[in-house]
Amino acid sequence: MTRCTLIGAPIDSGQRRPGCLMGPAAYRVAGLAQAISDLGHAVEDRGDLALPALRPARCPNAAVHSLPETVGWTEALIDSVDDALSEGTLPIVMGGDHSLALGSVAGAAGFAARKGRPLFVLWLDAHSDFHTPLTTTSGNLHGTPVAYITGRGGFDAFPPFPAPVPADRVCLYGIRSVDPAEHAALIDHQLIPVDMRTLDEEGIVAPLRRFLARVRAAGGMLHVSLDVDFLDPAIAPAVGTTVPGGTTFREAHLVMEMLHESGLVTSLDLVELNPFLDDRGMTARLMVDLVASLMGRKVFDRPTRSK
Ligand code: HAR
Ligand code: MN
Ligand code: MN
Ligand code: MN
Repeated sequence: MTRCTLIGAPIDSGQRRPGCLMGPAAYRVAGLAQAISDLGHAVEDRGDLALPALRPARCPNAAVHSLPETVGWTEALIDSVDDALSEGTLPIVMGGDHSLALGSVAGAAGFAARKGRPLFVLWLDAHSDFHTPLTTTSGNLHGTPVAYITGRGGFDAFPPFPAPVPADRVCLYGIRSVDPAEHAALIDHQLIPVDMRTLDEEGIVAPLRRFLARVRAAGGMLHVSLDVDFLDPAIAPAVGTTVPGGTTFREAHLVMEMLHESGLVTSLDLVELNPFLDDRGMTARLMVDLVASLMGRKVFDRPTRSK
């Protein structure tokens, strides 16, 4: 039995298409809490976070927008994720666009540092989100959390990242959209994504199994950040940044089942759901079902399955 804390993060300041702030409501309508408690876990829904009072914040890159809001949400999330972990629960952040991971991962990193445990991050996404506020051309800060997490510069307006996660503890999985500045920086940091080419050649299982083995060997905590666009747009249309060629229904469930069996996941983000773009709730329901797989739902409980 796991104790889960649901944290609503109605954030859409990290990009320009309105609607992500309806995400937490959609997860509640789609029955997220019930799906988790049906599996025998305890769930507490803390409701939605409120945006704290904003302080002015500036960035030399004029393309960047909504910086004070995004910094404010980051501070709120650092606190609530750290609190949920400190209470011995598994925080599940219901977004909200991916800029929320600036705060959720910082909260997890602060907690891990106090416990003296290494934090690993599994980034399930079409995008590498490795821009800094100085390199983004869209100005959308949802494209920056992985740079913040790994301690890159350019985040002067944000709280200092508590304990930067070395690039070799970050696994970018399902990647199929990388901007030129991100590409150069990824090479520079030796952060080689598990891109779609790799998954096509090796299958969805092998690279994940290798990463999880490293987390286990290090006694690490594992933060999972699940972007809706990790999934193929045909099964998950409710996202503003669809990229063709995403993971299938079966691949995504398999990832979640492996994460469950690993027993390693200590915090989780659900990001980029834009219910305004959904088709009769199908994306919200799929995301809820994926969380259920991550929390232990399976068709047949075969005891001999290898981890
Ligand atoms: N790299 C592009 C940009 O910076 C697209 C980023 C899109 N990010 C997300 N989250 N949707 O993965 O604008
Ligand atoms: Mn606190
Ligand atoms: Mn993302
Ligand atoms: Mn994405």
